[in-house]
Amino acid sequence: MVKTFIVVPTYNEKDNLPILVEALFELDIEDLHILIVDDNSPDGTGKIADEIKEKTPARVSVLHRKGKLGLGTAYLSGFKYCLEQGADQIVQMDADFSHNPNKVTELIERLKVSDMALGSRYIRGGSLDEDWAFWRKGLSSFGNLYTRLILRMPIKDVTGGFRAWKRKTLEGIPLERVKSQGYAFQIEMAYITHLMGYSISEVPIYFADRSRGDSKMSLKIQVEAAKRVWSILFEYRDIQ
Ligand SMILES: Nc1nc2c(ncn2[C@@H]2O[C@H](COP(=O)(O)OP(=O)(O)OP(=O)(O)O)[C@@H](O)[C@H]2O)c(=O)[nH]1
Ligand SMILES: [Mg+2]
Repeated sequence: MVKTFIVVPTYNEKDNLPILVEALFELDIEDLHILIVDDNSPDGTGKIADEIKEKTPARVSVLHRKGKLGLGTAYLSGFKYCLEQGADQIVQMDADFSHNPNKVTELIERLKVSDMALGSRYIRGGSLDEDWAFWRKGLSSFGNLYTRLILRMPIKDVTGGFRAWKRKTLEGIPLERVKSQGYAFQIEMAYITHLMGYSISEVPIYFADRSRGDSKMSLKIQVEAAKRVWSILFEYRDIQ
């Protein structure tokens, strides 16, 4: 039997988390486990995660971290935990329904033909929420193009955070070198995966805006990621 883990990092997602977990368990995936990584959310998401775990202890795990330590380290701790638990494949996704839970099956299916599968907004059939502000749409597609050109990556959606990983891919890439947070984390992970010669396949997705909870996005976050792309380029010169 194939053991699948879905890692969901949360920061203030109390309204989203219970319905997300419910939707994920409705999927037709054998031996499915969910790992929630909560950073002591002020809205009490961590306590809600514990309550969910109490209902299905064999299927749900929770990692509590002491404060907001960032998305990058949340995923790295999450991946490490899943590998230790014997996961054969690991899915990463946002808790806010920007990533449609029904697409998880398709992402996993792609692992039969590639080492990593990536939900993509920028390939045929993929799209962005039509209600997104013009500046945010523009920045997102510009940011992707900019990153792809600098890092010379054959992937259309380098900042997307809806991904599925084969165990051997996560074991084969030097995770201890990954230092980015936020969008840059997704870029850095895709970059080393590509540099290490693993195959990446893109699945078209519709990226919905979050419907509950407050947006944490800002121009500052995007500018930081854009600067970080150059550091990523130099940090991996030894394996380019
Ligand atoms: N554990 C943990 N989770 C985080 C952190 N920052 C964001 N998240 C979670 O990571 C996922 C993606 O973050 P979002 O805040 O949705 O980022 P975004 O989609 O760029 O922006 P908005 O949806 O507009 O807020 C969500 O599930 C968040 O709750 C963090 O520092 N720690
Ligand atoms: Mg979001």
